[in-house]
Amino acid sequence: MNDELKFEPESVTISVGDTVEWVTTGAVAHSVTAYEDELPDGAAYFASGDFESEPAARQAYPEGSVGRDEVYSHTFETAGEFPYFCIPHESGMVGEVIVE
Ligand SMILES: [Cu+2]
Repeated sequence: MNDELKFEPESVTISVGDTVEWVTTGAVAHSVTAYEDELPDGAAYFASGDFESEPAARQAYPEGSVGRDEVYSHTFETAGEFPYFCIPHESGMVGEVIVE
């Protein structure tokens, strides 16, 4: 997550059971927040700060933000497509994890 307000790469493809780590490399803090309505059936919700829902994550921000050199990680146990966004930069900062 960088100061250009992007997830880089914006899309990654992994296998079930793999863990993704998001690192903030610049000065600007970000969040990793799943679009709850778009998760595959049965998939666990995920968000930096470990909130249990998207509304909870939105309401609590900036709690759950990931600052410079900090890491958020999540292990994906369900196959499918997982779109997510950054709460303060949602207009352009979105990403997707594809789990095969
Ligand atoms: Cu951001």
